[in-house]
Amino acid sequence: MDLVVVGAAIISDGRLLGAQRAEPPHLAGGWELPGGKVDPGESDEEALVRECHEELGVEVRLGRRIGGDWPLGEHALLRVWTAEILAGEPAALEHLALRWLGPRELYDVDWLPSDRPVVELLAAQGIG
Ligand code: 9L3
Ligand code: MG
Repeated sequence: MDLVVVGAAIISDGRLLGAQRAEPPHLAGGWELPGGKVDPGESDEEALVRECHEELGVEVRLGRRIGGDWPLGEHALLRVWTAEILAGEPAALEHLALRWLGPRELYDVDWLPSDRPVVELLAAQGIG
């Protein structure tokens, strides 16, 4: 079974939250949708809510799934949901920086190759 990684397209006031990775070295500086690996015994959705709390300090409610299983290297896949913030203000607890990106700013950051197609689909569907 491939490793499942989950990511959150956190949207607020028509803007998408981008997060700049701090590690590992070959991904550091690249921008991603926050999230991480699903732990054993956890559902994808539980993992994503947990990751948003650990990485950003916010409580989120998940919305719709964006696309299907996105490729993530040879042995992993990425699953993405939209999310809204129920409580808290996002903080870069594990990232180098965070940025709210409006529709015209979506490509102002250097998205990881894995995340760029997800952002493109999201933009095509509308992030408002
Ligand atoms: N990854 C790629 N795009 C994302 C996320 C959340 C993760 N939106 C990749 C980076 C790592 C792996 O998945 O190689 C595991 O992510 P993490 O647990 O280190 O955040
Ligand atoms: Mg992570």
